[in-house]
Order: sequence, then C-alpha cells, then structure tokens
Amino acid sequence: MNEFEKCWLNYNRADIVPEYIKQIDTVICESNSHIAENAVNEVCIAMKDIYGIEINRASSDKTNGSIILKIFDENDQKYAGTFTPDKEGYVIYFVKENNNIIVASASDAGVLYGVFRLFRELIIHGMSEDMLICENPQIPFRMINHWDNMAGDIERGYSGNSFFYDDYKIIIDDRTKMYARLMSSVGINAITINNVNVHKIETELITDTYLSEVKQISDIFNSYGIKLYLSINFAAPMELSDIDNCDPLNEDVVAWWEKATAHIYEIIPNFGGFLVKADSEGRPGPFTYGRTHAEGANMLARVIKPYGGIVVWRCFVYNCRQDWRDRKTDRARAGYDNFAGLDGQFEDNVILQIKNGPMDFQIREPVSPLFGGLKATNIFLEFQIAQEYTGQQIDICYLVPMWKEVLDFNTYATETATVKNIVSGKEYGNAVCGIAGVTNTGNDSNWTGHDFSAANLYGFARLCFNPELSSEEIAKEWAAITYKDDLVRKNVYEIIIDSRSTYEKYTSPLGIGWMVNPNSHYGPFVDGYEYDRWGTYHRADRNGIGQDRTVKYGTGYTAQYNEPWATRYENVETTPEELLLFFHYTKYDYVLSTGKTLIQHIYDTHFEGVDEINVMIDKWKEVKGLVDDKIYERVYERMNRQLYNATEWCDRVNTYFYRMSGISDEKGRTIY
Ligand code: GCW
Repeated sequence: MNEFEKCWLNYNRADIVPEYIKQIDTVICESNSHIAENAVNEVCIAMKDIYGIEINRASSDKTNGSIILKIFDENDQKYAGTFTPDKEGYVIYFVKENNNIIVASASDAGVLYGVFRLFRELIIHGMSEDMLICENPQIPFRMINHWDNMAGDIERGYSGNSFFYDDYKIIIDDRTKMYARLMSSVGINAITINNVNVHKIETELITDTYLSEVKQISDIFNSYGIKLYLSINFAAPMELSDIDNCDPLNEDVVAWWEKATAHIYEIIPNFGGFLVKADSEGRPGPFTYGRTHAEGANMLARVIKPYGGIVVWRCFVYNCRQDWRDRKTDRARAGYDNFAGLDGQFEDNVILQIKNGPMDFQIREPVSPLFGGLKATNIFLEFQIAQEYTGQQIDICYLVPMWKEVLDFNTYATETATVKNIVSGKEYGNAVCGIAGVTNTGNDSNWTGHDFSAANLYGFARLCFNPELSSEEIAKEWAAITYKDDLVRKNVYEIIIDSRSTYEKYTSPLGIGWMVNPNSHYGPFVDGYEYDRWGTYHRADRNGIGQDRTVKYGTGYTAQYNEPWATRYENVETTPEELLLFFHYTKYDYVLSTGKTLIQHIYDTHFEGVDEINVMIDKWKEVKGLVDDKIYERVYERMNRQLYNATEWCDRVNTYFYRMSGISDEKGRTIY
C-alpha cells in the first residue's frame, strides 16, 4: 500500500485550547447505526488531533461538558428558529449553561456532516457563545465519478494509480476508509468506482467474480453516508452471455438485465445504480439498433426501478470521425442535437449527465445549451475535477471560479432557470438531480498529485453542498484547514485564487480550446488536432482565427440557446469577449474592448501568463521553512514544471501567430 496523508482532515494541533473545549470530556449519541458510530469516532479523532484531548462516549443522562449528536426535535427547534434540517442538513449550537455542543439532524448522515462542519468551524473561526449553524445541502445528488480501470491505471489520472484496483484485483484497506472519510467530510453522497469506458474486465464488476468485494466497499461507503454506483457496459449481455446483440427492445436483453440487476441487489441491497456512456467514442449503445437514447436508458431504468436505483446516462455523444475539411458538422452542436428532442421521454429514475460545456472540459467554453433545452428531464451537471486540459495537476489551476460561472449561468429556459436552480431541483421541482465530478484522486501520498489540486476536490464538494459560496470563501476555507501558519494560508490563497485566469492566459486564447499535444492533452501543439477526426478546430489562417458558429455564416450552433443568448452569441459585438473565438472567425486586427487588437491580445496575455507564474513561485519561496520540507519541495518542483510548460506555451503560440499573421508584437518582445 502506498503511504497516504490526510489532506484537509490532517487536523493541525491548536496552540491554545479554548476554555469551552477544555470543559468537554464526552460525546453522547443515542443511535448505534454504523453512520452514528463513525460520527462519534470523528468527534474523538478531531478532539484528539486538534486539541490533544481524549474523550469518551457517555450515556445520555450526562448533563454537561458533552458534544451531543442527536436527531433533531422540538428542543433544538427552539434554537434553530425557523430552520428545520432535512435528512442531510444540520443544526449546530452551543448551550453555555452546561457547556454542551449540539449537532442535530433528521438523520445520522446529517449528524455526521454536522460533526465535520463543527470542527471545520472551530478550526477556522473558533466558537462564539451564540454559535448557531443551520445548513441543508442545496444539491440532492453530490456525486464523484472515478475513471479508474481494474488494471490499476486511471484514465486521465494525474495522481498515481488507482486505490481501488491493482492488477485486476479490488483493494480494500485503510485507504478505502480514509477516502470515505474525506468524501463524507465535504458532503459527497454518491460515488461511481469505475471508469465510464467499461472494458471487458470491468463489465464483470456486476457479476459474482467481483460483487462480494464491491459490497465491502459499498458497506464502508454506506457507513459514511455514501452510496456506491457502477459504470456499466451497455453491451454487457453480449460480453457476458450468448445473446448476440444489446438491442434495448429485445426481450432476451431485458431479461438478462433483470436477472443481473436482481442479483446485484441481492448482494448489495443499498446499491445506487448505473452510470452509462453509450454511443460515445466507440462505446456500444442503442444507435446500433436504430433505437433512441431514451429507449436505451428507459430499458435499464425500468429494470432497476423496483429496487429504487437510478440510471445516469451521459450526453457526451458526438461524431468523433469528422473530416476537417467539412465546415458544417460541429461537435459543439452534438449534445443538443442528440438529446434536446427527447425531453420528457425519460423514465423518472433516469438522469441525463451533461458536461458543463458543449465540447470537452476546456479552460473556457460557453455553458452547454442542453441545460436550457431540457425542461422535463432530470439532469446532472458534469464537471471535471481532474485537470485533463487544465494543467494535469502539474500546473496550478483552481477551477472553482469556472464552476461558479457555470452554476450562475441563466439558461433563460425561464426567467429563473440558472444552471444551479436546475440541478438543485428548485427550478422544475424534481428531487432527482445533482452534480457529478470526474475526480482527480489517485494513490499518490497526497491524493491529488499537486497539493493545491486538493483545493479543487474540496471546492467541488463544497459547491455541491452550497453553490452560493464564493470562490474566495472556498479557497480561504481550504487553505485554513489544510495549513496552520497564517503566512502559508495567505500565500497559498494568493497563489491559487486567480490561477485559472493565469492558465487561460498562457494557453489557448478566447475560448478556442485545444492546441494541445494529441492523446496526452498536456503541453502546446497549436495544430495538434487541426487536421484530425475529433472535430476540434481553430481554423487559423493568415488573416484571423476562430470557428464560425453563427446561423448566418457558420454551423448554426448559436440557435441552440434561448434568447437573449442566441442573439448575443450570433453577433460579434455582443458575444462575451472571452468566448469570441469560440463563436466567430475573427481577424487579427479586430479591436477588442481593451483597445488592443486580437493579435496583440494574444501576445500580451501569453507573456503575462508566464510572468504570473514567476510571481506565484516567489510567493511559495516565502513560505520555505513554514511548511513541512517534503511538501515544500514537491510543490516547488511542480511549480517549476509549470513555469517550463507556460514558457513553452507562450513561445509556441506567439511564434505560431506571428508566422501566420506577419504582424509584430508592438512591444518588440522576443518572438521566435
Ligand atoms: O475528453 C474525453 C477524455 C476521455 C474520456 C471522455 C469522456 C472517459 O479524453 O479520456 O473518457 O472524455 O468523458 O467519456
């Protein structure tokens, strides 16, 4: 087993133990469920690690000096005012007269979340006598997707190998539990443990070959309030039986799924459901049989419904065999073209999972128009916490600001249909909706490769719990619970807070995307995908650059948006400038709102991006000696790799456009 650290649960020892903490010597909890036991354990761990105080569990007749974990009742209501916690919400308050701290919820899972929240609060703000924290999670499903393969590698994994699998075997050890603690501490309640690209071997995860071990992981997850889900292979009946097709309307296929599903629930009664990538990048799906995605998803949904399971169906369906000469086929259109027409046709336990943008997790994309196109369908929003196109956990790129933009985006399906209102269920009144994140974890000792990438994992979960939190609040919170020293907290905050903008500056400009090395997706290669089949073109020539996605001259993509977006994106003048090249072919001498020409903007931002990394490195150097040397060195090493990468991006992009356009940098800096 690789060594592992505790990330944001590595509670730092407090220098001073406050009086109210010194008075506490017991934890009281009436429930004996596994989740409640873990809540009690978490109180003991935190008291010991943070304050050096060993406490014991006491019976409920003890009247003072306790942390009391309980099911919410009228007594708590007196303190909570008009607020009532739901099953995953909590109320936390302090009763001065007897020095008790109360954590109350409608369920044990909510109590557990409340315990984690309590100690976060104590570390960051300390406690006031009138402390009252009332919170319900805003998003019902807060899901993590692993792209882990049973061979042990992770698709787009940048933090070592899988901690779930090694050499086709399932691993269950202390790390599994630590992982469940970490996820539970920030309110994650659903996890898929295998890649959406389900190979032959992972197809067998739903069979007796692996089910009893999957159950063990599920039990650990359950004891922290998390349900386990599996990615499945739509062609499983073909892979695992004699049936020669996977047509969703074939009775034999349906019967096969019924039997397989009944067996899964026999072994794992609390199994969450299936995640499906179908007809996407070579995966099997209903299209082969002339069936729609509604027919495909509904077949599985009906099979799993009697057990309370759900089917999460991904909308990442597009033609990945395009011809670069063809200017009409537009990958950005694909999600909407394939799914908007199916609105209202899905079973109520089907959820469509939509990537935040219409392409593929680039540093800048518009919000997928599909969010505004589906009004009668359950939706999960999919983010990529793993930094596939955003620096691969070598480059620092704090993604929370980008996710906030997506959540706040108003689709104008109605006046109030922001993405966050849709995925929280507020907009259309549905309970089955949420956010899923492709995780950035692996078996590296610090879990996320770059120490600062943990801020993305943490931030993702915090946003799922409360999308109203600001990027700044989340970054500060994470830095405060991760690091003890004030200067370290401050400098780390300053390093990460604008790092998304820095990354954008030195990579692909104004929403154009890609320009990366094919396959690896790290490092610059301006024409890397330009003549390829993936449909990701920048179309640069000697006069300008950009994709024309207008109705008038281009692919017609802008029409997929509701008004006023459709008109705004259709016209160059009203297109948000950061997305200019996503929507319009633009000449190099086009003047931006800053007064700069497009070409000068490209040169300037690229040089600025590199300069900003140098500032980040200086800030890190200031904390040498204030963090553990091992941590200092591994972060420093990655920052230098980032500097190298940024310089390479800057020089290649600038040189490329200088050679294309023949226009010099007006500041006369070196372009090769
Ligand atoms: O962007 C692509 C990635 C693939 C990934 C796919 C997807 C799991 O490069 O590695 O496959 O997205 O989201 O399905």
